[in-house]
Amino acid sequence: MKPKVTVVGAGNVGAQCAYRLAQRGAADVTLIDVVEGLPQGKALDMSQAGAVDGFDALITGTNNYADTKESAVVVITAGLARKPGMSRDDLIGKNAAIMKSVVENSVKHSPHAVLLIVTNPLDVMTHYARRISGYPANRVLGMAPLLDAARMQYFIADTCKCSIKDVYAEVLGSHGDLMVPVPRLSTVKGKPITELLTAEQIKAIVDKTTNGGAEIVALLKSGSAYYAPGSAAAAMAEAIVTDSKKVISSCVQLSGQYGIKNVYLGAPAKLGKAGVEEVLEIELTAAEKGALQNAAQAVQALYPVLP
Ligand code: A3D
Repeated sequence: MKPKVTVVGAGNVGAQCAYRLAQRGAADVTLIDVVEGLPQGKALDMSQAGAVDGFDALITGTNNYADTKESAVVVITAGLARKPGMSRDDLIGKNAAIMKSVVENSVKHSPHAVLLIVTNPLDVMTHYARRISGYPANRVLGMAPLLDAARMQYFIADTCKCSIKDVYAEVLGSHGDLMVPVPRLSTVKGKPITELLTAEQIKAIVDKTTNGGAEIVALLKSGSAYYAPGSAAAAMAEAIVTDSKKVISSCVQLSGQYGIKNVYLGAPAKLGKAGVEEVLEIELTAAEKGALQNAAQAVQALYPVLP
C-alpha cells in the first residue's frame, strides 16, 4: 500500500499539487475541500487522466476529514489567495481562521502526519500551524523557498539563454518583500552568476524573483500562481513520504542557525519521513546574514497579530 497524502483545499494550488502527486506515483492522494462536489469532481477527472498520461493512482475527493485518516503528509492549501494590489500579509486574518479549523481537523485524524503549509502569508501561517497542532517543529514546514528558487532559476535561464535544468538558485528568508535571493551561490553548471552576468542583470533577476508572485497576480487579475506552487508542494510531499533525504529549500523553524531562533523562515533542509530532518547552515556574508535577520524580525513582528 502506498502512503497517503492529503491535500486540503481543492482550488488552484491544491488541484495542481494533487495531480502532480498522482502523476509522480509515490502516494495515494485524498483531496478535501469545504465546497461539496469540488474535490470529488476534480479527483474523478484526475483519475481518468491516468488513462491518457499513463499513471495509476488512487485519488479520493471528499468533504469529510474521516477520509483523511492516517495520512503521512497533509498539504494545506486552503485559504484565500491575493488579488491585484494586495500583499500576502493582508490575508492573515481570514486565513488564520481557516488554518485553525483545518489543522485541528487534520491533527485529529492524522496525529502522526507531517504538515506542509502552502496558505499565505506563508511564514506566519506555518508558525501558526505548528502552534495550533502542538506538533514538534520538525513535523511542520512550509512550501515557498522551493518556489522562489524555481522562479529565480527561470529568470537566470531566461537571461543566460540556457536550459533551466543547468541552473541552481539559492533563495533564503521570507516569502515576501524581504526574501533573500543569493546570487553568489546561484550557478549555471557550477559557475556563479556573479561571474557570468553584470551587476544590472543580477539586480533585475533578484527584483523579478522577489516580485515573481505579484507579476503573475497582476496578469491573472483574479487569483495567484498555481502551476509552479502546486508542483513545488507535490515535490516536497514526495520527498517526505519516500524518505528521500533530499535537501530542499523549505520554510522551517530555525533554532539558532544563522543567529535566529524560534522563527519560521526559508533555509535549506533535509527532508525525510520525520519531516525536517536537518536544517543546513550555509556560510553567508555579513550582508546576507543581515538581510536574513531583517526578514526574521518582520515575520516575528506578525506573530502577535495571530489569534
Ligand atoms: P483557491 O483556488 O481559491 O483555492 C482555495 C481553496 O480552499 C478553495 O477551493 C476553497 O473552497 C478552499 N477552502 C477554503 N476554506 C477551506 C476550509 N476551511 N477547508 C478546506 N478547504 C477550504 O486558491 P489557491 O489554490 O490559488 O491558493 C490557496 C492558498 O495558497 C492561498 O492562501 C494562496 O495565497 C496560497 N499560495 C501560496 C503560495 C506559496 O508560495 C506559499 C503560492 C501560491 C498560492
